[in-house]
Amino acid sequence: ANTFALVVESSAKHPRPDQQFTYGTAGFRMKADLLDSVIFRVGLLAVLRSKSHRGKTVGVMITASHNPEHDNGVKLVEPLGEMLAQAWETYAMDLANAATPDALVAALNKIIAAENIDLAQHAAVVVARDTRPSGPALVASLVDGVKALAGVITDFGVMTTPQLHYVTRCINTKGTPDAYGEPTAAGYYKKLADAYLKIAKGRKPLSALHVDAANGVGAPALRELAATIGDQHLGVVIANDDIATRGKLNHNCGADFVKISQKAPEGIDLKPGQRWCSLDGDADRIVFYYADASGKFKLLDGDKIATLAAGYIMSLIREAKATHADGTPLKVGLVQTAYANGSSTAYVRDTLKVPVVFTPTGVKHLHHEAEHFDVGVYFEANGHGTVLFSKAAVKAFEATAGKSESERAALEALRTLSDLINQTVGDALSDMLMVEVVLLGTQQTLEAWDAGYTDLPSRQEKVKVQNRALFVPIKADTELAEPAGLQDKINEQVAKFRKGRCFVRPSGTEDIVRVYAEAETVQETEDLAYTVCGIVF
Ligand code: 16G
Ligand code: ZN
Repeated sequence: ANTFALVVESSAKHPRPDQQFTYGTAGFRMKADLLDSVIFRVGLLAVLRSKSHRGKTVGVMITASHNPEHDNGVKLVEPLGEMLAQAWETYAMDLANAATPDALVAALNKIIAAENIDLAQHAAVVVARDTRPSGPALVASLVDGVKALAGVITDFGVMTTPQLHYVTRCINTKGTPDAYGEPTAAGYYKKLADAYLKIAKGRKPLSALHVDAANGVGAPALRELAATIGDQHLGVVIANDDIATRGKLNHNCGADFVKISQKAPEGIDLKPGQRWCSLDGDADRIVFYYADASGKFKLLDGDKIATLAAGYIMSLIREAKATHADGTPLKVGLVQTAYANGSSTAYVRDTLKVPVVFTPTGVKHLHHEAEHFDVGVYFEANGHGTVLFSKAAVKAFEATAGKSESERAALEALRTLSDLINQTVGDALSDMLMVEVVLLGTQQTLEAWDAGYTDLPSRQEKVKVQNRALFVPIKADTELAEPAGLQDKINEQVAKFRKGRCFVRPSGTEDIVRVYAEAETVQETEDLAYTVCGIVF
């Protein structure tokens, strides 16, 4: 019998549009009505990935994050919650772009041979989706794909992206020494709530935190989380929580809108003294903001969250006198991208005295680099990030005895933080609690947190070009190798501005080229950005 008879039969129900598909920094992402065949084929790939991991469960998240509601996308998650391994991105594209049934079968056979896959091996897949109206039909396409290769699939319904990463890791570590928690949404809320309460109980609560949930999945998720914690310990007021009305998701609200436009979500009354934050459409990003005494909007972005976290954890480690067993210090480091504000980098290096490493844009690059530290803090300026604790660090927190009350308290705080902070991926809800814990400990206002350093003015622009593939970034996206000569022209302009910095890179998620500029004043920043846009165009 033909092993792939069912694949061929089912794939006829998911016809492929005449289009080239790319698995980019955020997986496959595009207009939702183009995704049916892609997601069916991702179902096939997920089964093969699970088989190649000897039956471990693989995750699939259906979301287009902060992008418009009519978009959707899909991302695969490895068994421990990491992003898909690089080689498999190529396989994903081979499957998605196979133009005929024969080509599809050939692509499957190629993967099976290259990865030495035993087709008899059991396969398990879990899926979740954000609140987009296109989600349920796409889940159905995925189910068809998984079943066409006899895999078993569990549908977790609507979840945040980090929750799907969490349950994937929980399922695969259950009953092992690395067990991560109960593989359910309730287990997730309980894990975060327990860790948060360990620190927050007995502390004076801060004023209410207003949360713009981007009219997305973060709204119901945060409501559940807050209920699990209890409002005597965490007062949240959720705004933009309408997930029922079409067209509202991410529209003039959410973390991406706030970061890019550097203003509060539309329709929100931001009063001095209030504390605000915004999530994005799948709740894996968060930024904070407030209005100063004069009513001016002030943003606390991913860089500010990273410096807050790094500073706090450094002080705890110092306080706890936690070291490796042989007495060598724990290595703390911060990972940033070219988008990090220059002031934040200087602050981390010069004031916090923490080493900074740069990677190209995209969470997987940062995550990978952060794994090289005992405590690796990584954040993109856009608010996506987390803190990774190495096994050695966790061991040090557990093995250090603590000679005084304050040493023991710091050790307990470090252990709790490693539970509170999502170790699989950046997580808006977990990051929100982390920030709250730091602010609780020091009873800091957002204004006081912001006072650590002053951001240089920055500006981001998009330029529509003929072919963005002609722009080849190097040196962690800070320069262009091609088109030939362009970088020299950019450098020539940058040199004219005080504290000038500017880079150009092709977007991995949109058909445009991005221009980022920084300089001493707002006017200079705008001049630099527009001049460089003109050169690129
Ligand atoms: C994706 C990436 C994000 C990156 C952004 C850049 C993940 C999960 N997300 O959203 O890290 O900042 O793309 O978009 O990797 P761009 O290439 O369009 O500038
Ligand atoms: Zn997102």
